[in-house]
Amino acid sequence: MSQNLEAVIFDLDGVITDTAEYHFLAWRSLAESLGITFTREQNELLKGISRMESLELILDLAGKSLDYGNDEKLELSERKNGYYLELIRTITPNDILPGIEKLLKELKDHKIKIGLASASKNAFQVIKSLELNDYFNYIVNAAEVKNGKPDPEIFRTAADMLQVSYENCVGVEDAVAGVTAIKAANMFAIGIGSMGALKQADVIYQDTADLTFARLIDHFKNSKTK
Ligand code: B16
Ligand code: MG
Repeated sequence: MSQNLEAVIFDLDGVITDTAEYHFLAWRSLAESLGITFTREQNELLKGISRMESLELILDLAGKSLDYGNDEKLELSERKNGYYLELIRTITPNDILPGIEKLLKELKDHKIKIGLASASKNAFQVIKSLELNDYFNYIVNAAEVKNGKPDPEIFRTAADMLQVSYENCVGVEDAVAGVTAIKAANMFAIGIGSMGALKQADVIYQDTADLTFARLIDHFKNSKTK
């Protein structure tokens, strides 16, 4: 079986751009309107997980999960999304994290396929605002994913649609749930963030600027010769 790198599948928030701050501000506005204090530290727990799971977690932390029915929770999650959409209206290509566009360009030049596996239902909009559409061969629609990260479904869907085998893919993630999903999908995992949190990743970089095309290829090749 060929062991060439066929595709790189990226997470969005925390890898391509830092929308976590906008998610935080939007959740905090919602939380405040409900009389709940929501901190930046708590926001760390929401990285990579879906909108509804995030709401459940915020209500749980405040001991208020049982105060709201399903319809109310849906309305609350939609309200948060309204705040979020307002905030991301200002996103431009200047918000692309360091080194990422260069990496995308080199992957494309080398005919390595590029996928996006974001839990965000707003991923298409964000990629459009960043003017990165042309780099992606496939963007998974988060609304069609049944099992969110840490389940491997979203990364496998991207690979299936790109028509590549899982073991010839690299996944890039900043969230613990995301790294777990990549490993469960039988792919090589590159973590962006802290060594302590992303232990499961095959390689970790603290900053996107350190993740170059040459390093990515080297890591992948070395993993196949072990
Ligand atoms: P939305 P990623 C994730 O993006 C965020 O990290 C997470 O905080 C957010 O709740 C989730 O998207 C859903 O976003 O409300 O826009 O559908 O890291 O998977 O790119
Ligand atoms: Mg992320």
